[in-house]
Amino acid sequence: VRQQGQVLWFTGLSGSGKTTLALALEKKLTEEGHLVALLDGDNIRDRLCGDLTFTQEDRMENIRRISEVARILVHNGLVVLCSFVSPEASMRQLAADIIGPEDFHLVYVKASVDTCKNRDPKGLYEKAIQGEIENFTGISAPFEVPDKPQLVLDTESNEPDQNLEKLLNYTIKHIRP
Ligand code: GGZ
Repeated sequence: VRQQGQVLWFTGLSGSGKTTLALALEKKLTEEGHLVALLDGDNIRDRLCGDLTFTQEDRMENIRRISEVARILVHNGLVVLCSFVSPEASMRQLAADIIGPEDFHLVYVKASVDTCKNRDPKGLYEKAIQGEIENFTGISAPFEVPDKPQLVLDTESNEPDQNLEKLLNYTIKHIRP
C-alpha cells in the first residue's frame, strides 16, 4: 500500500504541549509502520535556522525554510509532523501555500498564556517577563489564535491521553487514501 504523505502542522504557545503530542504521535505512527519525520525547534533552530532570531521577519523565514523541507518530505510520501509556535496567521498561511493546502493540516495546541506561564518548564516565560528575552510569544510578541484549524487539542482541559487519541484518529483518517 502506497502511503499518502501529509503534513500535520502544530501551532501553539511555547509550553502548550506541541512537541510532546507530536512525539507521542510519531511513536504511534512508527509502530504502525508509517514513515514519519518530525521537525521541531530542537532539530531546526540550532542548525538549518541557526542564523535566525525571533523577530517577525526571521520567524517568517524560519517557517519558509521548514515548509520547503516539509514539502520535499511529503512529496516522498512521509507523514511530516511540524511543531512550531508559528504565531501569526500569515506564517501558517505561508506554510500552507508552500506545502499545498491539500496536504496541510493545522493542529492548534490550545493553552492560555497564564497556563503556559505557570508551567514554564524551561523558565523562558520568567526570563521574558524580566526582559531577558525579547519578542517572546505571549509576553512581548503576539499569538494570533488560528481561525479555522482542522483540529484543536486543548491541553488545559483535556487529559494527554484524550488529546493523543483525538490526534491519532484524525491522522489515521487523513493519511490513508
Ligand atoms: C517564542 C522562543 C523565543 C521567543 C526562544 N518567542 O518552548 P520552546 O522554547 O522549546 O519553544 C519555543 C521555541 C520557538 O521556536 P519556533 O521556531 O517554534 O518559533 S516560530 O515558529 O515562531 O519561528 C521556545 C524557544 O523557541 N524560544 N525564544 N522569543 N519562543
